Amino acid sequence: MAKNHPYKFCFGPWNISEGSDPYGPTTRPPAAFDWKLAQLKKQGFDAMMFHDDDAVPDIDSKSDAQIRKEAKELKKRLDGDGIAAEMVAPRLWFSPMTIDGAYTNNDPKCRQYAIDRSLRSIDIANILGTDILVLWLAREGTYIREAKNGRRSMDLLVEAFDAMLAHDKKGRLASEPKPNEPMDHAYLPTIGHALAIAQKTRDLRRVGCLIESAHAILAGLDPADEIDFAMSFDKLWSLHLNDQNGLKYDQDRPFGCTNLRSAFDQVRVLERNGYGRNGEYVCFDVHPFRTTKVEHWLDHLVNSRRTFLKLLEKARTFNEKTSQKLIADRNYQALDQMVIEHLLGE
Ligand code: XUL
Ligand code: MN
Repeated sequence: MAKNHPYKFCFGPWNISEGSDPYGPTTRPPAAFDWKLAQLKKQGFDAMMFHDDDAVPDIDSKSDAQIRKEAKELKKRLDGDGIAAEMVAPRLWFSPMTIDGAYTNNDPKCRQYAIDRSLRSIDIANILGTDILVLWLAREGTYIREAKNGRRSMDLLVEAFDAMLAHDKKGRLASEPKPNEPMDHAYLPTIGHALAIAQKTRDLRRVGCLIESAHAILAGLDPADEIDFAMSFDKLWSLHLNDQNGLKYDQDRPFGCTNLRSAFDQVRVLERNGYGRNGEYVCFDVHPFRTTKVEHWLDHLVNSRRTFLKLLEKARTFNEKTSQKLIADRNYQALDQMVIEHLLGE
């Protein structure tokens, strides 16, 4: 086994959220971006992930020149604070132009808006020094199946991916699949779908994925198996660890908060596959509970990182020899108990 490698950690400005939900307003006042940036380093994180409009607010009202100028100013601040930009993601789910989807919208003008905005996001990513564009295809799907032609939607997705790959000859696209919410059914619900569509693009080597634990659980899949699957193709370029209690709305709970054993399994496969050895970050896409007080506002992030590091220790001290003996003997009952007792600290 190669020498242990250190992990680098990351979160996004949206992870210090204000507590609104579909049933009620915010419960915490907005925090300034500068404050969020300052907390990041202080709490042991190395990088920040950005939606395009986290990096350049009100992006749709700005010229290309203005966008570049603001992105360069942000890059200077990040450099000054020793913070990397992990990725940029076009926010294609807020604008009136994306009400019926972005790349798969039935209106060609809306599709063009989505592609233009994605190309601008790539320009921002280049300025911020990251080659990863994350695509969470929030509104690519349907509320009623008859509203779109699924086969045509695949072609439209490939067309959009190709436009992005042509715009920048070095950039990489990482799809972040999620099976539902906001859509009833999304077109790319799993890592299998994300990697399959990569095959149809003009440069499949530059199309990979990002796994979010909660999204895998919502698809009825095991996040650790999704990680193994993506990493067997060398396609796991980013990661959103969090937790999810069953098939409900996307909960973005602190990592390990609901299913500690599943969290252990995720850390164990990341470690076994050497995630991070090529510079990948462990990002936590977690949110504070609506009830969280302002003075505890960072705890979900700090705790997720802390849990990850404790589980890493558990993964590194798991007795692989004994487990292999039990596997050879097909004694999975004993293996099951061994995992439980290891997690209980015995
Ligand atoms: C949505 C989600 C997004 C993406 C970034 O469920 O996870 O926050 O991670 O656009
Ligand atoms: Mn996410």
